[in-house]
Amino acid sequence: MSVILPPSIAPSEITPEEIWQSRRRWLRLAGLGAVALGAGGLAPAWAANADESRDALPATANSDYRLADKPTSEKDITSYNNFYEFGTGKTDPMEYAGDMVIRPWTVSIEGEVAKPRVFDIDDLLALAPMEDRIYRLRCVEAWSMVIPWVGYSLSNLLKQVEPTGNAKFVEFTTAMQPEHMPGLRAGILDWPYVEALRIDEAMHPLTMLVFGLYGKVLPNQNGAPLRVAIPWKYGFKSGKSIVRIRFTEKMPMTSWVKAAANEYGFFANVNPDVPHPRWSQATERRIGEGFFAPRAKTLPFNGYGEQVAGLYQGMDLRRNY
Ligand SMILES: Nc1nc2c(c(=O)[nH]1)N[C@H]1C(S)=C(S)[C@@H](COP(=O)(O)O)O[C@H]1N2
Ligand SMILES: [Mo]
Repeated sequence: MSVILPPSIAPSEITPEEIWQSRRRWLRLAGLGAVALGAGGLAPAWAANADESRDALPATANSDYRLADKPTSEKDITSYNNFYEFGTGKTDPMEYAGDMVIRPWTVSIEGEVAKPRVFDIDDLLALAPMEDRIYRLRCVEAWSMVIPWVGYSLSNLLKQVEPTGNAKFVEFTTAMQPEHMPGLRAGILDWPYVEALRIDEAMHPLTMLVFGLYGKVLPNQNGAPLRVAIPWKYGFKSGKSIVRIRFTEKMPMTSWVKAAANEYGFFANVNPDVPHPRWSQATERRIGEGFFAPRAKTLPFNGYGEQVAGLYQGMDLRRNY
């Protein structure tokens, strides 16, 4: 079966991205959706079971950031979530996050910077070229997924505001919409959800500002309209639906450290040798492999040691968990 193109476009005149985008639009109009996408051709391999309800977010694959493992299905990535603002059940975010208001949206960057500034989401979408990167996400609950994110290195944004010499840490505050977030009524965490990184971690090229997944804009349950992804740390470090970024001199207090400092540390680097007080971190369940599949060995720094171990030279990673 050949590639289906919108009838009015001459293939020689357009880029693959434009074809992909216009083709998606056309398929949606034509009501063909996933069936026709299964034909292959210009669509990425993952388009076969694509969710057509989200807009495309064109990006260029960055081959520096890929994994041998097959990405987790789009269905699992978007239906098995942690987003406690919407409840603690894995399907609560999918069920309730649709009500979150994601436009208009701004991100305020403040603190120890020469040029504090409020960025509109549309300016952030245009700030740097969008890249497709495939990262493993390892949750502290000892499961993992392989996620094709769309976004760019967070450093592209942080450089814009010119951090001062006093800037040692970067704090991320995420959205609070009490009328749309039933989980805020539960006192599990001290809302809003706050996470933070040391500045060298935040500036590391692996640390990604994420706007999409599977070639499309983020679904609300995965942290629309923007979240971070820090692949060598447990998933809770990667705050969703960010509204404020603050540079500080002192190490910020974070939601999970505040909730249980003996269980969740500031660094939270994936470390198979340091168990959580209530369970081992030596192995992980890979979501989508089936309940009876053997657990996989967890790797130090979630497999990203070559890139990031140097950031922690001389530190005792048992104490700084
Ligand atoms: N605002 C906010 N961000 C959050 C969370 C949350 O509850 N609220 N959960 C974290 C945890 S524990 C994980 S494992 C990841 C899950 O991301 P995903 O649902 O996109 O896979 O989001 C992180 N970011
Ligand atoms: Mo997590």
